Amino acid sequence: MEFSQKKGLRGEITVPGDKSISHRSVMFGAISKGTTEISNFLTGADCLSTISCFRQMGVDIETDGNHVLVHGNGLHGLKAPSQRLDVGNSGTTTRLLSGILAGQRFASELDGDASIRKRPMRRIMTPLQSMGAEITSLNQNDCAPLRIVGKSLKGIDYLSPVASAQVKSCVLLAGLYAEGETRVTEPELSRNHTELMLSAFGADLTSSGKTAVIHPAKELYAQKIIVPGDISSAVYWVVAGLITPDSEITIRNVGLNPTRDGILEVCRSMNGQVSVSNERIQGGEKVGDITVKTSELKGTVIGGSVIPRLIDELPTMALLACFAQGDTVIRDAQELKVKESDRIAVMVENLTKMGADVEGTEDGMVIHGKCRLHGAELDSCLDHRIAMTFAIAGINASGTTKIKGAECVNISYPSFYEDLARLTRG
Ligand code: SPQ
Repeated sequence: MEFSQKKGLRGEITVPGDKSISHRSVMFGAISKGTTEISNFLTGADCLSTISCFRQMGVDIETDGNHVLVHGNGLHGLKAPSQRLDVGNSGTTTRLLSGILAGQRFASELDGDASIRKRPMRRIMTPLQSMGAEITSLNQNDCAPLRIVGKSLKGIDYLSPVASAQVKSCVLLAGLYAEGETRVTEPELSRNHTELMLSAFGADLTSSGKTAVIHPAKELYAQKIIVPGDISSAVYWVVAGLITPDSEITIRNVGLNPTRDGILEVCRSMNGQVSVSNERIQGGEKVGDITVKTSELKGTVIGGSVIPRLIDELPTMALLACFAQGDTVIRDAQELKVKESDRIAVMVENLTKMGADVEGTEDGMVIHGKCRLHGAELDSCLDHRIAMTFAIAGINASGTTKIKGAECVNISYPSFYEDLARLTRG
């Protein structure tokens, strides 16, 4: 796909439903009693993988566009799948599902695409095994495919070495089926959608600071869920609005959970004109409208506790930094190396091809602004966040930018290119 320079992005946009919340609404609905009704569900490929895994385990799920009905089987009602569960490209499906499968009365196997087969699963295998689970990496490389044999589990007090919502959620979900208390403490607080939503479904779960504690449940109960717009999808329009000349964009109905809103803080620290209006609480999650305007930006340091609050937005923040005066340092972000691609290596390679002055480090990047980007031939490495970041780079670069594998945006934002075309038409 090809992109060329644009200016004057003006208008309003509504981004698709939050990916993390969409996954969880199906998973928790599937193991609850009654029918969970989900509106504004994200119909991206990752969340469709979650739906298909639960259908394979006997859960009746009806879909009508973004509206989904999950007829739950109750906490102990999942059926043994007759085939391997296919998690596609989704790390969230792999890790959260593993926590649920560890407490079932059957054996199962799960596998995904080439990217999933490289992502580290030792981080969930260690805590699950110490709860008594039988989980093995079939290629003995601590990656998928995984085989999980359901066992009686016991609660643990787990000190996670990484701030990861997927690790935390996996252990808490196994804790639903375990004897006694399960406690997870993270080095920094990661997104807390599991804690908020599982409590709403009736789990005995409390959290305080960086620790979440769950007790086994007898039953969970169906809920009505309205999924807010995904801030991880809004970031493309936030950055496009800040760097594209003569632009003003309003993004409506964006989830602003404090464990996810790091971009607001960072954009403001870079002098970005970003304002939030119409703030409200919807289904237990903070939601609001974000307005951005073209800004004179300056470099900053992005590190420490803000990192888990914007981990998936960091590639796009690196692009933003190319348009800022002075240096921007991204640190404490080594987790970027184990996402759908090595997001440090791929960002440095592609930004450099476009003429940016950027260095990769062990735990992030240093971007020397302000650079003039030019078109180049780039590889998305089939990573949706890389493809979308470079589409925004392409409309802010001279010449033509070609992106290989650009269609992978269907993982989290199927209508991305239509939205881009609409905004660039003004
Ligand atoms: O689901 P997946 O493939 O891991 O997706 C990503 C993404 O960029 O969409 C990460 F590559 O988001 C993760 C995020 O990085 C989604 C997530 C969640 O829903 O719990 C948590 C984060 O990962 P982690 O490893 O920090 O738990």
